[in-house]
Amino acid sequence: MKKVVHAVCSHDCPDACGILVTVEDGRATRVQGDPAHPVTQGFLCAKVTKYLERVYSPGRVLYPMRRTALKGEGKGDASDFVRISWDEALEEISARFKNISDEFGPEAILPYSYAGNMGVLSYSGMAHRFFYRLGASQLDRTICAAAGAAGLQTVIGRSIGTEPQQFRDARYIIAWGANIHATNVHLWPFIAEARRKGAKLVVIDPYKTRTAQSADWYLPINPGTDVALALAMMNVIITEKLYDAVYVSNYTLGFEQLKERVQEYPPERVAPWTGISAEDIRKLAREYATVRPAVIRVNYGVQRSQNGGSAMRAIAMLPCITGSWAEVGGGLQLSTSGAFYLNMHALDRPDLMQKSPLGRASRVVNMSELGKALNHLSDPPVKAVFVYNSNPAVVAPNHHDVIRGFMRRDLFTVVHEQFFTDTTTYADIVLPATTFLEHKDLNKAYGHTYLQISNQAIEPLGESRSNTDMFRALAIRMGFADACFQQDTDDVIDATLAKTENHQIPNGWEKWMDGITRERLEKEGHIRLNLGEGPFLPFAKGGFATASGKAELYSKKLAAQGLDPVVSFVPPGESRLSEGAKKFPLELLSRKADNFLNSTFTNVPSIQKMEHPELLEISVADAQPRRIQEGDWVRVFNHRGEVRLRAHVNGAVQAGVVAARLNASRFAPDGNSINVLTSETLTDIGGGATFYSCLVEVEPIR
Ligand SMILES: Nc1nc2c(c(=O)[nH]1)N[C@H]1C(S)=C(S)[C@@H](COP(=O)(O)OP(=O)(O)OC[C@H]3O[C@@H](n4cnc5c(=O)[nH]c(N)nc54)[C@H](O)[C@@H]3O)O[C@H]1N2
Ligand SMILES: Nc1nc2c(c(=O)[nH]1)N[C@H]1C(S)=C(S)[C@@H](COP(=O)(O)OP(=O)(O)OC[C@H]3O[C@@H](n4cnc5c(=O)[nH]c(N)nc54)[C@H](O)[C@@H]3O)O[C@H]1N2
Ligand code: SF4
Ligand SMILES: [Mo]
Repeated sequence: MKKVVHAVCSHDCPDACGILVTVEDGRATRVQGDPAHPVTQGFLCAKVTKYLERVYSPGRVLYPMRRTALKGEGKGDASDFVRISWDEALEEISARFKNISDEFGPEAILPYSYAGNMGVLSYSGMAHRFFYRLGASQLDRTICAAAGAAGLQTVIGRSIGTEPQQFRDARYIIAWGANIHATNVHLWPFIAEARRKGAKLVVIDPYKTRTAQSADWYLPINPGTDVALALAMMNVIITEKLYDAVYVSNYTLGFEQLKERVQEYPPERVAPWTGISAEDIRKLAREYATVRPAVIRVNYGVQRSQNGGSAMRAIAMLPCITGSWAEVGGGLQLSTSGAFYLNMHALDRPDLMQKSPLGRASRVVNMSELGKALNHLSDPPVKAVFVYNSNPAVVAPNHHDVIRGFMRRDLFTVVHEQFFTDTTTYADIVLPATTFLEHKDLNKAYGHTYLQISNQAIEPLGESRSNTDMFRALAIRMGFADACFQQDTDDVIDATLAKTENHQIPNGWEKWMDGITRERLEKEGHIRLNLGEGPFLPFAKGGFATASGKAELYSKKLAAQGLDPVVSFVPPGESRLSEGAKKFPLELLSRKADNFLNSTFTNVPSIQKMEHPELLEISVADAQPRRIQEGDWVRVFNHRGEVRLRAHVNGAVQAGVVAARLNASRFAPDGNSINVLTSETLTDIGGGATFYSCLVEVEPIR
């Protein structure tokens, strides 16, 4: 029997592609892009085109397993474990959790998850209900986007922005810290269409990406200096009166304070920090303000610096002073995720939260400080970690501390996974997880405004279970009697789509969900949010989601936190503008690989062949004095550790910057994650991770 099932790619990617899965006699035989999806338009990235190789990989975890090898030792695959039944696994986990709760309080249990699966139910839902009800430590999920989201929201109030379809109407497009060809490839056709009509594409990125190579104008910027660039642009725009005075006076707050502030940032002062000449800064500012409509695609690259929240805040001010929010093909997109007004209360049930025995709401642990949490928390110490949707033994900063924590013999670690990963290497129990072909889910997107249903295409492989099914079973085993732990997937979807009564939605935006039901989604696959006929211009007439309803160029909220209420450039504490550069003079960008997705896909042989994660990209200017030649093995080090990579002198980075790719530790030449080198320092706003504020030195290995 042959059928075609509508699914949605659930990987951590703004595009959330609509997918058609062909299933023959119960086996998926083909995945292809859904041609009916207006944004993802029937094509898939190189990674997911080969998805069946991942789904049917011999490396899948298929059964619950208990460790027999010593933690951190063994082969890193099934041979380190014995197969157990689900019943035994759930019994062991619930017994350990109960014992730990009794002895140390439930806060000694820490969930650790991120966006391995972005399906709405797989990301939170049953898992969040479970950990609230348990009274476990709560995880602040900040490893990716926290600084950018916080920075953006200080200005416009919510993570909404220009729809990708509108990029075709732009005449000036800035890709600002946005690696579009790799991380957001479905935006590209709209940019290409705009360029065919004469639009100009400008790329601002310290790394010469493929997007930069194909741009009309590439501006290599020094890492962590975007705040200064945006301030200098606003200096020019305001001084030369290129801003929209009517929009500014009607819809912004704090323009006078901003005007005064930008006086401190003339292009001549900013040029040496950014590495972009004063002349180019002026030209960029003038073009951006006068070639209309102008749109900014800013991505999370700019906010992985210590001043990342300020960077996003400063960039977000640009369309607010030029008034480009009012134009079709204008505005800015960081994320569209805030447009999906789902009923998060019904989905996650924060009301189930148990007070800790210490009488407080459960403590919150920042996921970007996992090393600290595992090694240094004492009130109570972390005694158990439950990992799902994430691979912290690769992706978390300050890797050596993270591993030191996972190696603790008294730590009980459960990992729910599709594969044996660097994190399962430290697991006491491994549980098998389904891929998005094997369960049903509801999917939003952070790069477009279509809500979708992902249907189950095939039966779960082996004894794998979805996150929802697994946490439901564990909750029941723990004896949690709340009715929400009886809900099946359709019940949870219905609850999530039900009108929300638990929080106030500004501007009547609750109507964006009007008329969207599970039945319709099942029939149609994808539905555009009910954003009205024609182009979506949320801020054409102000109506920002801030407290004042205006774009806040001056933020009382920041002032109340003791932070700068306008915005100013503070160089990252770890950068070439800091003291530390005397000892470690190079800035390392440990970037995402174009053909992996963080550490996901690193184990797929045909995708491995497409990548070169063993490389350290370095400029001639930095290679020569160190006597480093193309292909040499080098030691990349700082006070946190060292990794060994192979030098590639290729012109992708400017002098002073080196770049490496995120890769699974197990496939790295020396078995180390690049995150050996990165720090747990948090961003200025939002408590985000600072992967791109990282100083190193490099020397050849002879
Ligand atoms: N193929 C692929 N796609 C992905 C991912 C992946 O790993 N691979 N990861 C997914 C995830 S989790 C996310 S969050 C998104 C992220 O998507 P992006 O934000 O596009 O990804 P990044 O590589 O973090 O950053 C984008 C660019 O910012 C640049 N950059 C670094 N520092 C600075 C700086 O200080 N200023 C400026 N202007 N630019 C800077 C980097 O060189 C990079 O080219 O992509 C998602 N999509
Ligand atoms: N140096 C450096 N470090 C970084 C970054 C960087 O650019 N440079 N990027 C950071 C960013 S932006 C992010 S978002 C994080 C990403 O960090 P993670 O979210 O940990 O990303 P992945 O490495 O893709 O790991 C996701 C894991 O989830 C598993 N998974 C997938 N679907 C499911 C499911 O349905 N159920 C369960 N239980 N598991 C599932 C996958 O098999 C995979 O092993 O990394 C951060 N770390
Ligand atoms: S990873 Fe992104 S581009 Fe690739 S299929 Fe998934 S959503 Fe589409
Ligand atoms: Mo991310």
